[in-house]
Amino acid sequence: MSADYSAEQIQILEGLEAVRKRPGMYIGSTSSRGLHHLVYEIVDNSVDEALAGFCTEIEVIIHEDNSVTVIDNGRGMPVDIHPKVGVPAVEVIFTKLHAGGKFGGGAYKVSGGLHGVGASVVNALSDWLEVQIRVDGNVYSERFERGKVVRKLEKIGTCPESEHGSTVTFKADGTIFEETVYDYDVLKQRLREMAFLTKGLKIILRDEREDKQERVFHYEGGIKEFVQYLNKSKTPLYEDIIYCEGERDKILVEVAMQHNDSYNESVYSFVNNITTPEGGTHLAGFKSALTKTFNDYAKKNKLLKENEASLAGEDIREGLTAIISVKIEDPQFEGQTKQKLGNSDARSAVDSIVSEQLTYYLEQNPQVARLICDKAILAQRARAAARKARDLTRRKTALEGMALPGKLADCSDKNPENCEIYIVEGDSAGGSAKSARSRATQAILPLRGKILNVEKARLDKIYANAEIKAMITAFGTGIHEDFDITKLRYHKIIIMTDADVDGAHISTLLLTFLYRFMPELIKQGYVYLAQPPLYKIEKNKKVWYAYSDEELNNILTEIGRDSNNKIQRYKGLGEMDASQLWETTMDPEKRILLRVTMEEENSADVDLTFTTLMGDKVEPRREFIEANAKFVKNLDI
Ligand code: TSJ
Repeated sequence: MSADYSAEQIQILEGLEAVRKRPGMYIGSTSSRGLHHLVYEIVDNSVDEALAGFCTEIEVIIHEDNSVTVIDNGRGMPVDIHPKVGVPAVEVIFTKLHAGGKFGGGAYKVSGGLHGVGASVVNALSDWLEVQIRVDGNVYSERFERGKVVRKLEKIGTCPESEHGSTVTFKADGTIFEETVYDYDVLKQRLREMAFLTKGLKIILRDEREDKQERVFHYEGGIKEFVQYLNKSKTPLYEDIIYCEGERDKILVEVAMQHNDSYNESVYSFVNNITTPEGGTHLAGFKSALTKTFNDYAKKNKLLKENEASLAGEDIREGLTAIISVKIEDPQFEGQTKQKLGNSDARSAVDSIVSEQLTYYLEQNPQVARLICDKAILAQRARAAARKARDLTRRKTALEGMALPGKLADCSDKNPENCEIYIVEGDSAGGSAKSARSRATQAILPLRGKILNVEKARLDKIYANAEIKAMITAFGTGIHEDFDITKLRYHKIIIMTDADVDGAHISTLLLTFLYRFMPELIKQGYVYLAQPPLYKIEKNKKVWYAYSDEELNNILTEIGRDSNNKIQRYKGLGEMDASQLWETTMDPEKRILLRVTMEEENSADVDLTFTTLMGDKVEPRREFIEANAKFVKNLDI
């Protein structure tokens, strides 16, 4: 062994020590999120192999001990000695920072994108990692522990030449990660998205832990099927999924879209299979092409007169579900969170491909063109009416100051940090809450009956709705472009509804409104659900409250299941008097609040949850309950 070789080897190991010292710098965080990123980092390499055209199938297995295996049927990672370092190339991939996935060059790489930090980072942060490579009929294996080689690459057997590919198994280091248990649903969501974005690629997810599950994601239609999936609980305006595809300046562009009869826009953009929540040039190119093409069509076909105002982009995008996916060799990310594509040639590539192919599509499908134009013209009119209504309220507040809604029983403390507002279903429960509350810090806003479903109403109608106006003025933040979080009057917005199906429905309607009109309130953790008890148990003049069936059972086991127990099942908040309501649901010392959270990375899924809940179709709604449990997660006692 030469002196040079060992010197370089030392340098390599130091590199990985840096990763172990500052894991957050390389993997984002050491929370559950970072843990799941380890899997994406490995899978990304196999997806790159698929994008390069050499891999058709990827299998991901979560083992009982929460180690994870990723298997692909690609070419197999290179095992030949790397000329510069003098060790097998595969070892360099796992021990040298930033070497992962950069072999071969060219092509569009997932791992070269936003998160791609490579296999070496995963190796450094793993208790142990084993790689197996099947190439030319030979099987090789190497093992690492905490980033260091413990068993050199060796040939361990043979296999049929047709069985080429790479396998990596690793166990996240429990001394580094706060959480080492994988969430099946989180991996499922991301792998499904990966499969949608890579048409034809088959991705299998298997869970070998207690809740054994297996899912296969395989979409020959790619993002066309993605749009279909997002629209599955909505009513499409027409049957086709409009699809544009092409290549310009070495940028691959794929767009799929379909309108539904709702009023919401669900447009998601991706670069090299990575979501770009802040959009960027590719999204701008799409929007500009869409606006231009539809206005040209509407004018040319006299759906819009020459002297009439052009359709705004948002009018044409009303009810639009679309996926914009570009593959680009050297993506530049901008903005504070580096999630916005900056390459200017991506704008012109998407713009020209969509303009050309959409113009052709509309000419070939005049019935579809007509449906979209008619919807956009209605949206344009509603927008004008809504603007009038909004200008009116703006002028009002400017003249009269903030006129708080009459039904609001406000708190006396004026420091928002101390203040909370209970949004309460029904006037009678509102009455109990008003007498139960702590007047200094707790405000009560009772809402009458069912609140408007904002998924099914246009803006003009939404602004005219009394309950919605009351919430907007009470919160103080304004909405949409007027939204200003610093004006928020309460740092806890607490939704309090009956613990039954109707109550759950009302909660969801309220969450839908907040999500669509003031998403920042949810993102920044200001929104909570109150948890009224389900049961009251009395025995020997003592009282217990149970918030779930499980808790009821525990209490009964403890105090004895005899006939001296009196059990009352609460059917609604109205059955509790003020002191009970205070004690069980509102007293900050005793109550349980659920904080509403959302995974920003997966806004397509949050969106789907809401439209599933609030949309027209009944079947998908049944399936939802599971998803909602996700949306509401953090326990804050
Ligand atoms: F990097 C890694 F360890 F994370 C990893 C890489 C994990 C897994 C499960 C698979 C892979 C991987 C790498 N799958 N396929 C490849 N392909 C290559 O490394 C490769 C092979 C041959 C050539 C060539 O030019 O001949 C190029 C590449 C990139």
